[in-house]
Amino acid sequence: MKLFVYHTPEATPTDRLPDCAVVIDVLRATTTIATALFAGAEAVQAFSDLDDLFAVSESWPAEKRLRAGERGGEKVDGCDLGNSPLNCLPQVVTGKRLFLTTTNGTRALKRVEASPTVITAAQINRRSVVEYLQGAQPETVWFVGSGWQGDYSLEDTVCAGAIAAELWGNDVANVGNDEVLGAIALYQQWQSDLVGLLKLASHGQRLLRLEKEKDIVYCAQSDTIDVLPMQQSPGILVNHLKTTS
Ligand code: 3SL
Repeated sequence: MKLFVYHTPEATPTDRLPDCAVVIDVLRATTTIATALFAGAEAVQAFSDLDDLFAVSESWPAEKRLRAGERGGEKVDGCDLGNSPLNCLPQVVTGKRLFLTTTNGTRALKRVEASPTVITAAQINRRSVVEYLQGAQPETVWFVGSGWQGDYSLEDTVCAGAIAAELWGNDVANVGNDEVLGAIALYQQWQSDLVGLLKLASHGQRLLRLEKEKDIVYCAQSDTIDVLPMQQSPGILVNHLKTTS
């Protein structure tokens, strides 16, 4: 298994695809996806375009859908939810499909959606991702950070490093590009203070200005839920651990 880290969708190659793409948006899209599926959502359907989300979700029974939309960190008018994982409680999401659009995370998913396997990772479901990759042993794995509008985001790279550190340390993976070593070094420096790192990061600062400190603290937790969001068909993610149990 060879690991590659790409900090942003823009930095991700366009002339080939990996055997497995791991999309990461710790603040907050992939944390929200993991939380919603763990809490019992039927699926999360991701859209980069808001109009597409409204058009497609319209044909879904109203009592079985939730529209979640975020732009610039804030909830989009007309949606049921924004992009806070804290709102994805079992009593809210169980049995429902979450139609989700966010500024960067859903765009990153779109970028690699043609890969044979697409999963999403966040700090909270890091262990499930490590265990899946160790078992499945895909030949090439790309960790794709969502960043912020084309710029690098520390929190996505540190999560890639947290996964890569364990796979590389267990001797089950090789390093495919220098970014992997950079991500591992970042994780090793900050692993005991991920809340501190997320608050220092530019998107963490943006969320603090929007008074979303509780979201940051939640997103910084490691290995708290056992869930593996996996693409079932383009843009539609389900909990792979549920489909295989
Ligand atoms: O950019 C994204 O995809 C979002 O996760 C950003 S936010 O955390 O909802 O502001």
